[in-house]
Amino acid sequence: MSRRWAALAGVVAAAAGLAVAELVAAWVAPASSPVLAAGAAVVDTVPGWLKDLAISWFGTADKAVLLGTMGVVLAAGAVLAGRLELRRPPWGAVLLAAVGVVGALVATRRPGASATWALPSLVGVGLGVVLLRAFIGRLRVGSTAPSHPDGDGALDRRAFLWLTGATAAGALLAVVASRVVGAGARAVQAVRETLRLPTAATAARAVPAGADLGVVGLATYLTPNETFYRIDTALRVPTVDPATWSLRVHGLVDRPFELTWAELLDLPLVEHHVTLACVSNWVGGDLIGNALWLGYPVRELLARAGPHAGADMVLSRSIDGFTAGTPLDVLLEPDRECLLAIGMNGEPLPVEHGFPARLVVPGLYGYVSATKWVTELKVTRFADDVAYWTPRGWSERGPVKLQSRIDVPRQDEAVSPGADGFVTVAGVAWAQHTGVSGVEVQVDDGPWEVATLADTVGPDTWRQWRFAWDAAAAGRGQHTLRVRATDADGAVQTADEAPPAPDGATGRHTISVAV
Ligand SMILES: Nc1nc2c(c(=O)[nH]1)N[C@H]1C(S)=C(S)[C@@H](COP(=O)(O)O)O[C@H]1N2
Ligand SMILES: [Mo]
Repeated sequence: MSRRWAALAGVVAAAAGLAVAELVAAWVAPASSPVLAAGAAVVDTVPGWLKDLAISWFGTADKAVLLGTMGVVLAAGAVLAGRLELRRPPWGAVLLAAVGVVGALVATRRPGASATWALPSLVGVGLGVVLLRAFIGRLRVGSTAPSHPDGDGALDRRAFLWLTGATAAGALLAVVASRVVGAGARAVQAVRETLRLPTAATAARAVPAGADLGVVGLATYLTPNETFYRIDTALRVPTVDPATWSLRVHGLVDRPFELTWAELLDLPLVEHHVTLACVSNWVGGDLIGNALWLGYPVRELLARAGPHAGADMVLSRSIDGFTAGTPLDVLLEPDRECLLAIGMNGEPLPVEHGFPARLVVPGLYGYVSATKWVTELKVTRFADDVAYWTPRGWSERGPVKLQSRIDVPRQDEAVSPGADGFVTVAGVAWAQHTGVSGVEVQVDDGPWEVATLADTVGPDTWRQWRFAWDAAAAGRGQHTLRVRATDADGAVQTADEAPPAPDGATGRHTISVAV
């Protein structure tokens, strides 16, 4: 009998944990739901033939079948956890906790995820474990207490039923609440999906065919939105309805004004490719991506407002309070496309990347320029205003540093030379707004050898490069590959190693491979 009650305890505890996880997910970001994230991860990882089979069997019901299967697996796991907790505590709780940790890991690995996407699973599983321990505790008192005044433990059984019943009701309430909490975010997501962006008055330069070398494992010239790195301080992704959005331009200006979404869409928009990089990127890291942005030049907005002489900074503010301090003269440069962007790679900005509007400034790290969900530009002075990261140990100014990275082969990869004895080495190099003019590769302690540069639309994006390495001549065993770039001004990437803080990492990406 108590085995059945234990199974019930497991199911109710797991269901309550999941319900609360859904509620937290609705608050953090709709896609952070552990159930949805796990389902999406399954879809992404099952082999193609299985996917085809599922579609041919179930047609458009394939998603429902997937969620149903997951439900059955979860229920079976919950039954097992309940029984285990009764017979071999604390292994039932451990099983539950393990599922929660896996859920948290899966959620943080979804496209556009941040670390906070682990929260729903962690909070849910924390609650599930506490409930499971409490339920089973009641059961055990009820079944193993001959000295218990009630004799057969009926009182504790009643307490157990009361507790599980109330929990089940609470779980139901949590599910309802999660629908309500998530409604705003879903509405904004729906607005974004139906939005048609205006075509640019000034189109971007077409990407030359030679910009992408097509080497397997090499970062593509354009980074898809789904895999574009994401960095922000937002515990919950701000969801901003364009209909209520506006940008306030004020501060040390002659003519402060407010720009609405409708007004912004009516302006002549510009398209421009810019590689965005994070100052926190380590040498060889991947906190960098290249996209086609659609937006309106910030220079024009500032000209409309008329900045005062003496102003030297624009403090941009996000709806979530984040601020960035950008040098005013950079934003006013006639030949630098600093954009109030609304489009990314031909789509409205993804919600995680700043929907409906953000800034993008070629040549500056994101933390001093690329404010997402931007609602305010305040013309001010570095002496008077302080941006979010400045008192937290990061430099007030953040020009991007010349860098290069080896993508292929990977660190510790075992490579086999082709029939000609060569191995392809390839990567990317960047010096936004200055441009990259050369890349060289060094094998072990040999001479620096010139790599072939791919084409690019201009100096504001990274450039791919490739190098044919005579690995057969190098011989079997471990070898070191190192890269350095030269910018369009002739400056060579420094070998001096510096960490990301306070103003960007330096050094040369170096990997070790085995032939
Ligand atoms: N509102 C807001 N905007 C922000 C940030 C932030 O924390 N909050 N982080 C900045 C940093 S540090 C970087 S590197 C870029 C990253 O932009 P992405 O997430 O679109 O790649 O956004 C910038 N804009
Ligand atoms: Mo960043």
